[in-house]
Amino acid sequence: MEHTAKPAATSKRHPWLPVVAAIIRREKSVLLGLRPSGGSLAGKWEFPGGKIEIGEQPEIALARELKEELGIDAEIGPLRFSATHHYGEVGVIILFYEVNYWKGQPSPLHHSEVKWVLAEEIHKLQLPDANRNVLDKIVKLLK
Ligand code: DGT
Repeated sequence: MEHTAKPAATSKRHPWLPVVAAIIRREKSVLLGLRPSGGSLAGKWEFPGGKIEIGEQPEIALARELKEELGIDAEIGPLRFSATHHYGEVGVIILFYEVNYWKGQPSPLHHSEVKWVLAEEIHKLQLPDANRNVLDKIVKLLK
């Protein structure tokens, strides 16, 4: 018997965006950025990072994003957590890397504001839904 592809199933697949995000630690605090008004997820506090470009290694993508968004030269540490989430039709897979070493002062080149947030204060802020499942683990890591 001949096997044929199923175009109907393929056409139902949603696009997935690979995203990298940084857990930038300073003692028991982590650096969060406020997403600017006008864009998607405006007013939410996020872990700095962004989309991986085609053909880019995740760590290289994160170092590039941290330079663009915060103006720092970061040494990307270990991959700690990953999370998946759907925003409507689009899925995101986020890889969270730890960053313990960087050069420069983090500045809000992209965000409306950046700030150091204590582990116990994180839950008081509004973060993207995509972070919900890993937030407790991140808080534990900081304590
Ligand atoms: P967009 O979403 O089309 O407005 O594009 P950008 O450039 O504002 O988004 P970008 O490059 O930051 O991509 C990250 C995507 O992942 C974006 O759709 C928001 C989502 N996301 C969810 N949680 C987080 C997080 O903690 N950090 C970052 N960087 N992105 C997150």
